[in-house]
Amino acid sequence: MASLVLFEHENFGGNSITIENDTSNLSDLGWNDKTSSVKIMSGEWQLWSNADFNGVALQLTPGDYPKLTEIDGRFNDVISSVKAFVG
Ligand SMILES: [Ca+2]
Repeated sequence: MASLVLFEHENFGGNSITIENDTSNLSDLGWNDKTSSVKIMSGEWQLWSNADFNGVALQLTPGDYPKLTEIDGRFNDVISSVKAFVG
C-alpha cells in the first residue's frame, strides 16, 4: 500500500498526518495549504497545489523531503490534493 506523511513545518516539524489513499481535497482532513515537508513511505505520489489533482504537481519517490521549497519554490503551504501514481 502506498503511504506518505505530510508535515506542517519544514524538517518534519509541527503536526503531521499519514495518508494511504488518494485524497482529492485535503480540506476534508483539515489539511489544506499546510504542508511544508513530506516523507514518502511507499509508492510514488503526486502532490498537487489545487484540489481535485489540479494546478501544479510534484511527483515524489520514497524518501524524506524536509524542505519542499528546495525542490520547487512554489511548494510552501500549497498542497491541496495527493494521489498515488501508478506508472
Ligand atoms: Ca492549495
